[in-house]
Amino acid sequence: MTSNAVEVPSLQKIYEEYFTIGAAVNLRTIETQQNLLVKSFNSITAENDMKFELLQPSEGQFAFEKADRYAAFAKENGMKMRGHTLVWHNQTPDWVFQNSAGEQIDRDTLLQRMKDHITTVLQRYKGQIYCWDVVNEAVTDEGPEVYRKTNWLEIIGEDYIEKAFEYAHAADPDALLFYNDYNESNPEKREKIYQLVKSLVDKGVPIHGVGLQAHWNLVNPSIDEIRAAIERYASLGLQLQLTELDVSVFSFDDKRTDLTEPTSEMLEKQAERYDEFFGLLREFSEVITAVTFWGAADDYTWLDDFPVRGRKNWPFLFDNSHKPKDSFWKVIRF
Ligand code: HAH
Repeated sequence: MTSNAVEVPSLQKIYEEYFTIGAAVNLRTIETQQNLLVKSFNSITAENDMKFELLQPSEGQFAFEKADRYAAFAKENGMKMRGHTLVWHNQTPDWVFQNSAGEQIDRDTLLQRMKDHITTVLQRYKGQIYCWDVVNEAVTDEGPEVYRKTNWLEIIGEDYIEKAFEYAHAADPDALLFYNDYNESNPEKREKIYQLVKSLVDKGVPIHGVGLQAHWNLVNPSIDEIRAAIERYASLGLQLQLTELDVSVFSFDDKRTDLTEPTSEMLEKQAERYDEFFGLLREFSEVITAVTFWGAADDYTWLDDFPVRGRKNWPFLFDNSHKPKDSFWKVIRF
């Protein structure tokens, strides 16, 4: 260490007594961010490589090579691993819903395909992946309808969700099974998610947790909305995890593309937000079992392209060179 260097504490060690600290990774970042990941995080999630289209691109042809590398990385480094995700409307290939003539298949055929996929995947990673996002984003963002219109819903009906949990539980009875969604702190959507999960709990469906994706920004959601969401979901008696945390420096309708680095106002506001978030998360550490960021450091984030193409974002605690930002110091000094 050079004389003026300050030792950077390990985020996951500081939070050891509170909850697990995770990061989403890809095959590039497990190399380029390796030191940071191993030091500061004690869990990983594959950002993309365990989604349906990547694990089973065509019927019965499973492609486990990439997924296996994350499992090996986690094991070598003594990290936990979350699985993301089994049943989702996105990144699921068309063949799943069609026969060889391209026509829509019937309920029983789709249930069988769902079961085969879930069973094969969960059995392979049994004992390695402790927790799965079984169903992702099944609830509508707006309007009175609870269930998002998807092929799963259209072909199977509303019980596709409970079937997914039942198949997952049968395949790996030790895995913790989560329902995961975004805009989870929006009061209107929160109530729909709550009702959906409550109906599962009331029916005795094997579900153990609610995943709050937590794609937040400098303004939204408000800390009061987040608190209300945590309290509401916690009242179901399930555990909670933040599964995809990032704090965009742009509001949702901010489309500016001129910045090559975050402004000092943005970084200051971001540090205030992280400070408030982690204060709240520590307050609820009895029900919150993990906080996973959807990346690790600002050199790579899915938000570099979404929702504005080609625009860079800086949503994490560590900067482009993996150095701690003010946000980091706020999160660890309490
Ligand atoms: C998440 N969706 C997904 O769960 C994750 O798998 C993906 O890598 C990134 C974000 C959030 C989302 C969306 O799918 C559509 C609109 C807004 C947000």
